[in-house]
Amino acid sequence: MKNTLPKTLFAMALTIALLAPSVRAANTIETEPLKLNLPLHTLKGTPEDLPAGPNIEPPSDKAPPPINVPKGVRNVAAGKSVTSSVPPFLGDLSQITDSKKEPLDDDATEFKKGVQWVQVDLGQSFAIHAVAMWHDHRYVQVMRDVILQVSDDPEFHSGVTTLYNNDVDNSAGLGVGTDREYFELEFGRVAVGKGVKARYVRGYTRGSSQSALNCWQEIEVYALPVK
Ligand SMILES: [Ca+2]
Ligand SMILES: [Ca+2]
Repeated sequence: MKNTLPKTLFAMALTIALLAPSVRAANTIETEPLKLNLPLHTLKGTPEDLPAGPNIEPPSDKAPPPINVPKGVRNVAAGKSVTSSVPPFLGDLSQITDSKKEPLDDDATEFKKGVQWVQVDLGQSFAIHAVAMWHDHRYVQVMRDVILQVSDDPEFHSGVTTLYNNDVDNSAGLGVGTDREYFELEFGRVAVGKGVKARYVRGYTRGSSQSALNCWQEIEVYALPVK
């Protein structure tokens, strides 16, 4: 008789354990690794005087591990309209969402120095799960003050969510970032969105380790329709 209670508890625990997977499956969105269409490898050789420091990821020939995103996300930025803090002096804003990002001069849009931004209008709010950005991987260089924000406000005055910020000394004036600097390579950089709902995506930079000028090649926004 003294074993009855533990046996009953064991039976209950077993029942819960057997039921749990089906309960979990009903509440979980199916995910898969984000698959990017990567451009060719950066053609120019690696310079000898690479910047270094605790806040800079060393360059790697291997792609970083992909993030997981819900099945069915697609690049909703492709072909969408782009605005910017200043007009480009080389290239066209439409090239930032034209799906081309090879390490070629023809695939780069350049802006004057200072803190500058480009902004994609997705046309409507989406549940954003990842934003991939390529600034300028014609050269192995570190972009400064890489800040990526999303909002439903085209002026970015309210409802702003920051998805990436590596401005650790707040030189861009948008707040201290905790992300790391990285070398521009064919892998670009992926910011995690976690389903944040927004219509506008804005990316800031302030020159690079190689140039005071700003440059963009592509922004891809992997998202689902808002339910
Ligand atoms: Ca492009
Ligand atoms: Ca900075």
